[in-house]
Amino acid sequence: MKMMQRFLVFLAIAPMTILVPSGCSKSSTDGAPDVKVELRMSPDPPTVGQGTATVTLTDKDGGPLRGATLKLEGNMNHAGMKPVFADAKELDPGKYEASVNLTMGGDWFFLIDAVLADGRRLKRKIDVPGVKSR
Ligand SMILES: [Cu+2]
Repeated sequence: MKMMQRFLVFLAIAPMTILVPSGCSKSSTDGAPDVKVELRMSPDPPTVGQGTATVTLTDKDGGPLRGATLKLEGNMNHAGMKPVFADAKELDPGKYEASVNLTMGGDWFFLIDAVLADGRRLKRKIDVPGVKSR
């Protein structure tokens, strides 16, 4: 009888153990969800070749977020492409500009990775669909 009880306890606990998240700390977590991020491409509409990506960071009150360190990673929605990387520089308060080379026409997305002046880590994904081929 004691064996049977143990078995039942095991049955009750086992599914819970399986459901516990695997504890994988996803590095894609956005540490600053209140920050508004805008991405504008130039030329507009974006075209294959060298262009400029302008990222605007604003706080929840609409004020510019200065002093962030910002990186961009451009990817396409299909496998087998090399991502393009770029560092952005703050040209105007809260406005960060990076040179990007769009190597192919089609649907792109940009991963924005910024360390804010207050130390928070911001991560966003922004779609840039329909890059035109020359
Ligand atoms: Cu591609």
